[in-house]
Amino acid sequence: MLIKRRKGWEIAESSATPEALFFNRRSLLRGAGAAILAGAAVSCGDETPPTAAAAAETPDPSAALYPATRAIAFTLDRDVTREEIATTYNNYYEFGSHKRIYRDVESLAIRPWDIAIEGMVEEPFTLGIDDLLKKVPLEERLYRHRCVEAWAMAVPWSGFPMRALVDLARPLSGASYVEMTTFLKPSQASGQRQPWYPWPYTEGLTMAEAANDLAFLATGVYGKSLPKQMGSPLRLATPWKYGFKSIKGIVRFKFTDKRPKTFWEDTGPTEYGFWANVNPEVPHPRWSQATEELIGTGSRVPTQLFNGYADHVADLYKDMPGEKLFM
Ligand SMILES: Nc1nc2c(c(=O)[nH]1)N[C@H]1C(S)=C(S)[C@@H](COP(=O)(O)O)O[C@H]1N2
Ligand SMILES: [Mo]
Repeated sequence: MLIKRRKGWEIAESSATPEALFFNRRSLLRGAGAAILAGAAVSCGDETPPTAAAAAETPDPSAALYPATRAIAFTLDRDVTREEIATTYNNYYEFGSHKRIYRDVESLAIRPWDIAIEGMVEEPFTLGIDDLLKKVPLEERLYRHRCVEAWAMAVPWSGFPMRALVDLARPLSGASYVEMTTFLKPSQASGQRQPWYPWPYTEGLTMAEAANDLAFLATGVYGKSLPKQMGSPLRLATPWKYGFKSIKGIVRFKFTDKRPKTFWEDTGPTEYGFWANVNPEVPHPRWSQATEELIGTGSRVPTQLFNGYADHVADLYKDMPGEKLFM
């Protein structure tokens, strides 16, 4: 259901301050010790930066895989966001806290790209993204995409069910969570030189969430491989949760029996939690979540519980007293 509202009716722009403006201010308190640590990361853990020209010249070995066949089970009640909007309005703190990320991502090299499978699995292993792509069935799905900042899009992802990755990983029966980690390459990602964030970005799901039909690992969008600003070559899409759960640029899946502490929980524990399920009735401490702006349309619509996916996921959260499921 699409309900058009006049622009002036929306919550004040200033009350929906994005994460960064707030935490950059706080960062002044954290001080120089962290800056020294970040310097150390640059000199030991990082790779040589490619020139922008070299990164641009590398042919994309996965280009021929797209477009993938659309899965009709995942279609939408709203128009797909225009490609030029979805690819030029992004959150990717590794490259800064603004939205024009697409201007700053060329320095990231996305081949070779290894993905490690670790922790409580029968046998840990690493495989390259192009080898992974040979082992999984690609499909296209139209998903709602809702940022905690109260904006939303509708995105045609290409990729594969996260369950397929879990099957490849062969986790032990004691594993109850999967932790995902983004690359750490401060020489290629200017935001990672900002020492007040707990790099690298991490996220986590329960095994039940990871095995849910909706949990999707995206490798493409708009019938092509992912552009760098949207998390190439591998990012998560969990459309019933706020967008910050949808981690980009994944290099590691670690299976564990302990709930991982995520990047945003670490950065702002009073504002961002582990579960982060969408709920119009639970406001963020600094703004309402009752409505969302459809980016690129000028309209605002009511937010839906679980972002409209309650039928698929509500059962996952039954009988969890005391858990902050909606922050
Ligand atoms: N590694 C990493 N993943 C990330 C982020 C980030 O800053 N770094 N931002 C998250 C947030 S807040 C959102 S809303 C979505 C944005 O995805 P999009 O730019 O493709 O719309 O990516 C998420 N994944
Ligand atoms: Mo977000």
